[in-house]
Amino acid sequence: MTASDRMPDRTATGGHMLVAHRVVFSLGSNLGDRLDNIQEAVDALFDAPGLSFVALSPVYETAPYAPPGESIPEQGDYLNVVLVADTRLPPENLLERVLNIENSMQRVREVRWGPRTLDIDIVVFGNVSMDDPDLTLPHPRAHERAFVLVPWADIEPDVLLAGHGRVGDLAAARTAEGAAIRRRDDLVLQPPA
Ligand code: A4P
Ligand code: MG
Repeated sequence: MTASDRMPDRTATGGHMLVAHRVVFSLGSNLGDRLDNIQEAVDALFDAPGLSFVALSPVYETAPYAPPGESIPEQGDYLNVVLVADTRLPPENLLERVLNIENSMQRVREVRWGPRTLDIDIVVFGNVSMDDPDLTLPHPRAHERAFVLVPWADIEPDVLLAGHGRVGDLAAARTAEGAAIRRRDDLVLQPPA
């Protein structure tokens, strides 16, 4: 990793970054109209300038997941997608946009691992590595989650997730373990306008 990966350069103008970074988002919903919630979030991410659309995965239906040892409250299945974009925004600005969208959709967040109208995680931001609890990059749990890896592998199978391997291989391993995830080709999202 280079120093610029750890401490991204900013230009003198507007705090934007010198080079564009490829950013991968994971979006999930298991409350209310799940497909509508995700469509609204996809549109909202691109409402303000700074993000250019690259790809959107198919929609997957996934069983609620928590790390081994964590208990999850009773809840319905999620819809999950992965969205890829390029940006010159700094990661903190992007996180602020994500949190604003989650808040505007009145996300319920009383219980850890509980149901939610919308969860948006930043899975990777270029090769940037950060340990801040407010923004950990890459997302610390992405490499173990079928609901991130399987949709991501549909659009970027050859990308390497630092320290873990090729996204296509990681997804295949989860599928081979029998991860509860199925593609819902009957559910279609529109790419952002
Ligand atoms: N934060 C730190 N790093 C990041 C990042 N890379 N991206 C901070 C986004 N946020 C990041 O998150 C808590 C804080 O994490 C934020 O304030 C942000 O500053 P949160 O979204 O408020 O809380 P949470 O989502 O309840 O907790 P957490 O730990 O983020 O949970 P996850 O990892 O997001 O998991 N099962 C299925 N099948 N599908 C799902 O989509 N989602 C989750 C949520 C659990 N199980 C699921 C799914
Ligand atoms: Mg989250």
